[in-house]
Amino acid sequence: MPNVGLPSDPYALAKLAAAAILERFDIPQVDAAFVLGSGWSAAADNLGELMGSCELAELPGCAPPTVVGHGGELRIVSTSRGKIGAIFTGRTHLYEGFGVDQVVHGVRSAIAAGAAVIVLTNGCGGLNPQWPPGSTVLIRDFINLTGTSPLLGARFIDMSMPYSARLRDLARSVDPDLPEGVYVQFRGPQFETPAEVRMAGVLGGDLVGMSTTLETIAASELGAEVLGISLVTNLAAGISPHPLSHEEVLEAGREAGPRLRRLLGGIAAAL
Ligand code: 8IG
Repeated sequence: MPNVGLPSDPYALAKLAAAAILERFDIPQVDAAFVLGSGWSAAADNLGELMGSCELAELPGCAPPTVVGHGGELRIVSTSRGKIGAIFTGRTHLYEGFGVDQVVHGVRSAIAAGAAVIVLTNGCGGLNPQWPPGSTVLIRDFINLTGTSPLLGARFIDMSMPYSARLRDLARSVDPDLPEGVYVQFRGPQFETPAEVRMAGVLGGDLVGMSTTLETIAASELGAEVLGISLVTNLAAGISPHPLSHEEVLEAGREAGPRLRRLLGGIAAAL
């Protein structure tokens, strides 16, 4: 949807989207937001009782996702403890070319609607051979190789703990075996070369993907607690013995679906 007549300031646009969400679903606030990445769609209907849904494209300032296997809905749910969750069944990626403000608009809107917890999920490539496709990994830290940021101007925010230790503990109360890793975001859309994957490893990375870090920065600026969880859908290039394909990514998601559903459902219920 062209943003004719909408504010050009992304924070003002997020406030407008937040007001639209609260009015449309007749809710006082949102408590937590969930962004579902590649492979995570099976988790969508296990996060609480559905209060309503709409197309993301209906909200002020939102672009519809363009990737097969990514959804384009906003769902509002009530969790078992009565918290109100906003579920984004898909996201906009930097490589789609709509700009970095568009990438973080959902997160900014949810926080403007009151969300103090942001749960970011993604599908990614894994560098650690101990984590085969289908593994879930808590993100402890990230390396942003996109060369960009959602922040403009002298906004020198602290990033010394990008992912909440409290929320990682909460996730481990659902699955004690969840390992932790460092997520490296490339711009994409092409997957990495083997040399780029080796570079990510030398830099301290465990996971390679095309999302999450920019949303984490935007959420951090606004004071929300962030939980990041990766589904390893494929071994990264050069670690995998065969070429990567989007089909393989979709298949790993299908296969891991029931486990992701339980994990994210358990987390939502514990919030
Ligand atoms: I799903 O191997 C998925 N997303 N950059 N590399 C990058 N992004 C990904 C990958 C991967 N798998």
